[in-house]
Amino acid sequence: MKNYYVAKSRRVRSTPYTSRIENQGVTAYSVYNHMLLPAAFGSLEDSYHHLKEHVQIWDVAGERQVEIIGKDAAKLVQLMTCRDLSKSKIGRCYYCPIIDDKAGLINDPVVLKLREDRWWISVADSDVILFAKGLAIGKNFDVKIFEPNVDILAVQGPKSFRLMEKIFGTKTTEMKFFGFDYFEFEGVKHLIAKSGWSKQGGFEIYVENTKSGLALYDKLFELGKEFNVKPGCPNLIERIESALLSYGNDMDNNDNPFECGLDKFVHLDSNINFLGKEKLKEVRKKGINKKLMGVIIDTNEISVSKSINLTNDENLIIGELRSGGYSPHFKKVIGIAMLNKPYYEVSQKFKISINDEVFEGKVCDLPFI
Ligand code: THG
Repeated sequence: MKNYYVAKSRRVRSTPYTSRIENQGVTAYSVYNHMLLPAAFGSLEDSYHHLKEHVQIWDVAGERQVEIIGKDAAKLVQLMTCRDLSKSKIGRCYYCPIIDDKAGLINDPVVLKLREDRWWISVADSDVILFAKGLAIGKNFDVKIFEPNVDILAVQGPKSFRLMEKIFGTKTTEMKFFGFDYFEFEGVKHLIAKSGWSKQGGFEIYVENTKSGLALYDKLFELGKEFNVKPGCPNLIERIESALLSYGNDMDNNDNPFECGLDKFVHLDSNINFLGKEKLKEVRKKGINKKLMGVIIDTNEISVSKSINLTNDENLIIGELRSGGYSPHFKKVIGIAMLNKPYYEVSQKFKISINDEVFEGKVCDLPFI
């Protein structure tokens, strides 16, 4: 496969860490929220093993924040998500599907409650800021909505805890999963959450003070030497094994939260008010016609750049593969696929054509591990 460069411009934004990761050997970029997102540092498989054993620093500045501040901030955030935030606490993160009036997914961000009247929506790849502004205008809400200067650095992997302790002390590791607090580095406070887009453990540092963030970046690499620290990025295989969904890849505006297995984050029986509630009640009553599932395919290579049809023995299309890659753990290709009813059952067999060769596969539960 030939590789191409991404042409940089003001529109495809660099991050404060771009020059650093380029010196450290980034080999591929994706674009996320109109910003460069590193996609590889050499071999995906080597990075996968390294992430599961050591510690990595990720430039995930592309996970932009939508700040909502003002008297009606809580009302607006709740209007956008089907997750009940009425008992939410300051200092906590919440994974929240955002849906439209037809219950189609708009995004699946992490929401941070900074204050009763100040929230950050840490968005996946879609323009939530425009949706939020539209709603606020239509509802005449008293809020200010903008993208603050926040560039997340993720510290991920089993040795992330010891590395963070060395810089910030044990208070960071004592935080609960999805909790956040402010911690000082050389006189500057940084918001740090125990979270991240891997299941190997770790933190996310919401860098607002760029100068201090860059010094912190260098410090993480300096003190991380003894933990075999390396630059990294969200790892396709690790995240599929862990069933961390990727908006735009695994699901989009044509899918609802039930179809994506996000039932845990849908709260239809409390008296909160959110967009798409009636539609979701209807879906709950009628049931779904498709479902996101895991798949295992009998091959050792795949590159998914668009949906690939899955067919049964009668050559009927029964679903589509949306993400996939070779898993060193299963020694096969694993993926995330949308299966049509009634084919979304575990052990359902299918065929898939990759580069004119046909392979066999079967459906399984998420997460893989
Ligand atoms: N961190 C931050 N912002 C983000 C992401 C992130 N924005 C974009 C994208 N990632 C949003 N998507 C997800 C998907 C899953 C999770 C986080 C963000 C996640 N899920 C856990 C799980 O599925 O086990 C926990 C969910 C829960 O129980 O609440 O962590 O990574 N800042």
